[in-house]
Amino acid sequence: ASARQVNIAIIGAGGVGKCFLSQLESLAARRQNQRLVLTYIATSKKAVYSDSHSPIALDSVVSTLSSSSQAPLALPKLVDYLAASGTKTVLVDNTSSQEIADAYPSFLHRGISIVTPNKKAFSGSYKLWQDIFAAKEEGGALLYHEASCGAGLPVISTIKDLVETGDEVTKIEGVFSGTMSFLFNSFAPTSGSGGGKWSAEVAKAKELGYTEPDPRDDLNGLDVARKLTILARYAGLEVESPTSFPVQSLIPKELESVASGDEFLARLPEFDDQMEQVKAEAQKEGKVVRFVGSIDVASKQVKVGLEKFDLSHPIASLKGSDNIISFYTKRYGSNPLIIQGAGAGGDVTAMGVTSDLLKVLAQL
Ligand code: NHO
Repeated sequence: ASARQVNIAIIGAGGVGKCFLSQLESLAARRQNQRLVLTYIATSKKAVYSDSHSPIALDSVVSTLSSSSQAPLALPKLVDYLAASGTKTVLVDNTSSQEIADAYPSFLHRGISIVTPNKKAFSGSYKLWQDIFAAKEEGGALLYHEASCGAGLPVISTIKDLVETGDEVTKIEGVFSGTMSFLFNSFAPTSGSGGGKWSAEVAKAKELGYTEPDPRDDLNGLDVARKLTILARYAGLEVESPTSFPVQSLIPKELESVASGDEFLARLPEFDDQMEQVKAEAQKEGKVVRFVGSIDVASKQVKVGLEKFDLSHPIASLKGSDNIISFYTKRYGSNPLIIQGAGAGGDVTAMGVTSDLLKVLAQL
């Protein structure tokens, strides 16, 4: 292997992973990935790799993977396998696995860099967060996770830049979920009319592929809580976990334990009146309701839930499934630095991963 070669190992080939693979392939056409050699790829069921770390062809990787009879390596074995190549290596984790996130310290410790959209590592226990950054230092590895918040939007890089250049973040607020954004923009539009029943909007969002397979995974607020945990930690707060601050769930108590997502959707209309009331209360004040997250650094308050906004507020007039994130800082004063745009979807999320990979390549 040439001194400039960088090996890449990929775990996960789902919605985001497939888009990432196609972006990786198109880097070749633009001569940006000539140094990159794919030596390992796996899903939860299958893998492709060889003991000699031979290159896996990118143009046919999806079919090679689906026809493979190799099983994925257990994580400790994977760490050894990647470290044994003697070549600089980047692991791209395109899963949402907690188990893989828990193993980041062992990869980083051995000098293996990591690029990922997986929120679990950075929003798990505070101990894991500390272990990850300690292992990164010790191993001299690089670590980027832009797509863990706001998909391809430059959210993580922005907060890091603010903090590292000595600005002080005082408050962060915004809409952090593409699903929640879509739901409220259609349920309670600023025009005041046109919004359908809550249950119908949830069903529509699912049909359009905006929600998780079980919409409760979006409606419980945990996805937003994870993103806020990550940002709060970069802003300097030692948030213990995504369940250590108030998170409002939009799942009616009675439906928390129904067996399936389909049964949940079938029974959701029984609770339409509750959401209708929330919407009407906001309307009485000339406002609309939105599902937001906020971090107040001075008072160390992090919270996630419904809030009312004036129709002229940027959060109220969001479109589609866009995210909006406002950073209030000492330097920016009372006019926050605002980032807005598509916050969900395979291609934009994969872009966050691919651009992180290019940053790593530039430094290795
Ligand atoms: P999939 O489609 O379920 O694919 C997961 C892949 O990982 C599969 O190939 C599976 O076999 C593999 N896998 C899982 N566990 C494994 C294991 N233990 N070993 C080996 N392989 C394993 O998931 P996605 O949609 O492709 O997501 C991948 C990652 O990107 C997740 O961590 C997800 O949270 C993250 N991500 C996705 C999105 C998105 O739009 N799809 C976003 C951000 C991050 O900004 C987006 C977002 O937050 C969407 C959010 N729902 C919202 O705002 O509404």
